[in-house]
Amino acid sequence: MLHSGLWRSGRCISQTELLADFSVVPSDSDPDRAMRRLEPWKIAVIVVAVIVGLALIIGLITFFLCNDQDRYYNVSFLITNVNYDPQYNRQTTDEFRNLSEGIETMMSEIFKESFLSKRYIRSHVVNLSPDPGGVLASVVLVFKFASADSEATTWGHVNRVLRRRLKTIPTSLDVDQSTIRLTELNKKNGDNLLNNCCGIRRQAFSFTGVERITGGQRAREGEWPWQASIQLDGSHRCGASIISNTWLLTAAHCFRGGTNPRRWTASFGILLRPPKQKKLVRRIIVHERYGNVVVDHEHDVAVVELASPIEFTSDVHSVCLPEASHIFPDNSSCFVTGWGALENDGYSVNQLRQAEVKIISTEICNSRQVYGGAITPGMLCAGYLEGQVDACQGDSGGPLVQANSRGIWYLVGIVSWGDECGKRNKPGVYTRVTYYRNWIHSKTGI
Ligand code: 4AZ
Repeated sequence: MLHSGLWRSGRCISQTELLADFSVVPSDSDPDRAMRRLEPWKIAVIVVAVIVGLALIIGLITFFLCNDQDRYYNVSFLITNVNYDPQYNRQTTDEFRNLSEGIETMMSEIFKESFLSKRYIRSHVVNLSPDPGGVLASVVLVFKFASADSEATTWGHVNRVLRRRLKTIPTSLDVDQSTIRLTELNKKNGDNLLNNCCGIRRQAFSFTGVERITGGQRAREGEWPWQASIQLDGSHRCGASIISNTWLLTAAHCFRGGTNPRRWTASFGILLRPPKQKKLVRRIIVHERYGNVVVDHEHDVAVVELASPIEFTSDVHSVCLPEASHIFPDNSSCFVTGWGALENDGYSVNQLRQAEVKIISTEICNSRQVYGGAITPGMLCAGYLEGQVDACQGDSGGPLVQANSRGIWYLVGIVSWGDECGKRNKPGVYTRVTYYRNWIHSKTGI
């Protein structure tokens, strides 16, 4: 074998030995040589270590400078030019909605035109209480600040803008400046306060046109947080709506398979498998007059009590129930959601779907070419006379919802029946929630 090397003391020494020699007596004057004495794997390790170190430093800097986090504040103040109305006691009344909308618009004007405009997310009135001087309002404010911003600094910014702009902007509400109290809420308390309010959707979701459940658009997590699936022996039977942490509202016809609570479970989250949460059922109450077939499909309503309370999160919480007197206008837009079939007699799907439908007047829906008089006062029609967009089998019991002017979602109907799915002149028929509002209260206390 040929050696490439030098002769020393009459013997041939290899390059490896030479390099070992250099490492004992280093020569600093030649960096090239110093590099050459490093083995390639060592160089690779050093390079990788330097890259990882740099990436870590850059990552940490971006995390602290650019990572925005939600910060919650509670602000309370006295409104002096409004007299307290007992209807403010319930969040679902028109009176509560009107005053809250005024307050939320005022908050929006305060922050949207300030240097905090990019940081301000939303405001939500959580309470209106009586006071000898007027009405005491309690509002949750949500901002997005960089994690690096100190709590004291951001609180100071919000407090200053709030007080300064309340003095200068024109509003129809007179706020007593001396009563303003601003406190920062920790994330857990802020989340809890908002998740315990009905009908709130925590993110803004944009819609991309009109879809149908049959072939329509998939819902995203948190988009319809009140949607539940009720399951018989572990398989999806019907949709349902969360109306409190222990009660669901659904259709009576879902329990044709029996009302033994031990065979029923409920799941939450947009996927049937795996769900976000699952609960056992304690009690099923079907409307007493359902199935006394004077009119087919009448009184198609039931409530389900859960064995333990749902843990409310931004992805799983309740929808608002309308007042019995509320009127949802004909032709107004609603959304129906469910895991039901994509076509008549098809299979259920694993991911929740949504479709935009319009309320059709009972007069039109009862006309000869539509349902010829089958629609009773406890029902309402929604969809399109041209068909295509509709709920279908497996969507039954699920919610038909509409947002009010504050962006709060109310339950309009419960998917009930229809002549197949998406057929011309055969829109979906829903149980009218306002008609059964007092029945729901009598069974659940809600
Ligand atoms: C059903 O059988 C069903 N197209 C639900 C809704 C509709 C039709 C049938 C509405 O559960």
